[in-house]
Amino acid sequence: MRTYLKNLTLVLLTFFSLQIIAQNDYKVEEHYTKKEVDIEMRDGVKLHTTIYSPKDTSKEYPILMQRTPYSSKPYGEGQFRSKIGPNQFLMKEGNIIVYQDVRGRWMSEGDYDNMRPFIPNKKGKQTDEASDTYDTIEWLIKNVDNNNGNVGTWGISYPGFYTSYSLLSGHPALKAASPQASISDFFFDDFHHNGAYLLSYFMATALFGNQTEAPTTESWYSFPKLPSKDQYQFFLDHTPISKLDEYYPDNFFWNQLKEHPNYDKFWQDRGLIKHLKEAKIKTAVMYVGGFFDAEDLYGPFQSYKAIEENSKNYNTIVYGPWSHGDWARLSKRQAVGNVYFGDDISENYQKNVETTFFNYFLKEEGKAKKSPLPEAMMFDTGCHEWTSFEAWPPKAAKKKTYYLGENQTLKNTANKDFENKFISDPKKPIPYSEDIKIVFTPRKYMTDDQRFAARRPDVLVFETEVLEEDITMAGEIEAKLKVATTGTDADWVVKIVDVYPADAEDTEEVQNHLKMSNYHMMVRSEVMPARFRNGFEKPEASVPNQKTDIDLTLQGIYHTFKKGHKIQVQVQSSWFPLINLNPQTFVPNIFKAEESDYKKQTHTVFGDSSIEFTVLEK
Ligand code: PG9
Repeated sequence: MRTYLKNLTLVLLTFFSLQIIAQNDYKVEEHYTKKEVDIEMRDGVKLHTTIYSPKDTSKEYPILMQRTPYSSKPYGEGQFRSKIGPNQFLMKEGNIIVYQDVRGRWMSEGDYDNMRPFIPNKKGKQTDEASDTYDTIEWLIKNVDNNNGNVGTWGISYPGFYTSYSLLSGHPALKAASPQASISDFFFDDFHHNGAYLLSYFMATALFGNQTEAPTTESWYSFPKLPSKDQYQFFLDHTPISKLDEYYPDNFFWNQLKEHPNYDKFWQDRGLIKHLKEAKIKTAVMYVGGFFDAEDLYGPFQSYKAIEENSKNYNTIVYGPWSHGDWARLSKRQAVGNVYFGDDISENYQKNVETTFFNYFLKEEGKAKKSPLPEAMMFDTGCHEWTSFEAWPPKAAKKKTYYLGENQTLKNTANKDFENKFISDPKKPIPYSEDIKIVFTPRKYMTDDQRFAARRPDVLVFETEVLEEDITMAGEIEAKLKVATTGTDADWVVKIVDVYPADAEDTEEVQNHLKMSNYHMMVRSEVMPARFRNGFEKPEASVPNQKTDIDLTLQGIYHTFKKGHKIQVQVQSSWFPLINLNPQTFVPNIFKAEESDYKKQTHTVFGDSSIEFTVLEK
């Protein structure tokens, strides 16, 4: 028997190794030709476009297009990407795959504008990303051999923004679009959360703050050389934030960030949500996001919701146990930071969801089923399984409110007389992570252990008893804080934590200094600056010692807090250097705060503060 098992293991290992070799030895250049063209837009600007066409010309193919600020490289004859298209399945079955440098980036002409404003009623030669998409599709379907007249768009993150934007092009050939981790508004995605500036994006600012002088195959921007790799200390030493100006002497985006600290016309013009809400979209859409996406969590959720309001198109949403863009990778074990969620999750999504979606709407043979996908496919990040829903959030979910009560407990009743006080000291802000190194953009904190914070006196902790049965949360979370401060400004951070039991087992992903025993897993978190409590356009000072309402929405979760776990809520007033430090003295523009504005203050959270979850009976 032992010999039999040994031989069987050998056979299986050989089979899987051959599979991996087969996947890895697929050469794009053996199956596709590549052509680079400069497509002229209606205003004469030429956009550099790379077209990969299947060598098998016996049939027609749809066009799958990605418009990107991150380059359509490699450039030049005979230079091929190692992988093309949304995933390896769509690549191997044959599609026409197109990459385009958006206006003002890399080999395309024109000037770049971050989140270029959409112009609803364009006149004459007026252009935006919707008209550039329209003009590009029009050229492609007329000039690319063997196309079947159907076009799909896809992209992750900034390319996801251009994919969302493509829905506003109105081109009739655009039959399917999958915006993934799609930016919708830089005041709520990426660079800001509810208007709080993400200091953790400081390095990434270099990517988008300089114009090319002419189309170029080489990067024209450079990253600041910082004198330290210790993110907490470096940014604390550069508070007030104006001390960072020296690193971006001529970065137009850094200047725009500083000149527009509020949700003014500059940011409002650059938001997509209102346009997606107003449009009558006909294209089939599949929004994709990661429940632990630190960059663009807001975008897919809110864009999907906007389209649901007014369009009658096929509009679906998929959220999995992923951080930014994980679903496009092929790691066997899916984990975010220390938390492992299962095997082959991304590959199965690519094969059975993403490929099915595009084939259904772009290829005749793809119309196998009436409707290839459910309205919403959500992965329960607590019990590690997918669920299909007819609506998101699920209609059956019910509100359940907990109050922030005495003795660090989550209570079913409010006690407005209970006052939880803590001292918030800008000289010793609360770290957002135990990790030291400066990041390009934040990522793993979204599931990080929160014990380091829970043990600080300036982090308020409230939790349930050990759960005697599973509780599943599905949907957004509304935090309704009742607070006061001795100062005139503050940031309010709410964190939802899943406290594991003491006997929780480690997995191979757990960092050496940690144990999953009693792990405090971050499930969701958000910040609300008090200055924006009554609206994002006009910041308002807090009145010292006056009880004040701070309401904030935490983006959707689908998480079962299992029996033996605890639900925990943490409340704090700094989150450094994820977000910039609030001086706790009201100033019109925190980018222009001075040393003297940064003051230690005493904050109070009252016992009638509440957290409203949406609970789903499973
Ligand atoms: N949304 C991501 C990002 C935008 C801007 C700066 C840094 C990151 C992304 O496109 O990956």
